[in-house]
Amino acid sequence: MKKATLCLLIKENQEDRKILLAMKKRGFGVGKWNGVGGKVDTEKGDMGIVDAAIRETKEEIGVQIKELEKVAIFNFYFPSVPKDKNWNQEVHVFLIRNWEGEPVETEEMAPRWFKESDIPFNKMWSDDKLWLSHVLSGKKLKADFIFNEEQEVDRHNIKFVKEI
Ligand code: 8DG
Repeated sequence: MKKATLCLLIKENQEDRKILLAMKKRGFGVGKWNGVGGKVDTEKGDMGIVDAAIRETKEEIGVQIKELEKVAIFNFYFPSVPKDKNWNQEVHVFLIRNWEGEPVETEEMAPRWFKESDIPFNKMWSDDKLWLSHVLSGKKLKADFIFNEEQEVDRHNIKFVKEI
């Protein structure tokens, strides 16, 4: 299965916690708010995944990641989309609390900080409301999401794990 990364920048102080989402301006998921990330060169194993997360974050919002925490692995299946379109994807999710630089808009994404209570779930991938709060509260997850023709989650299975 194709592999991809998803990085969520988190900024927190005593009063609140903010999460960086970016509007995807082109390609897969266009028009949705999402974390940053993209394709992985599958030949490089686990280092390839981390490298890809760092590289895509720099490309998409101009931020240099200093430290990342792997929090989830998701399998996304689209049985109604022809296999040759290659939509099925294994996505590796990271929380980022340590980076250099301020997020900037690029040709690919327009970033914005959201308070945890204002996350725009109705303009995000429909699975996000099923897992984002778990990840933000420190849980580690493995999950499968199966999408219907409307690209909404049809079935899912979430497992909480100690290590990922
Ligand atoms: P492209 O669109 O120009 O082809 O390339 P890209 O920007 O590199 O896109 P991609 O490789 O297809 O990456 C898609 C991004 O979207 C990647 O960060 C993983 C993420 N993503 C999915 N499915 C879901 C989902 O259901 N929820 C969330 N939150 N993110 C998802 O692929």
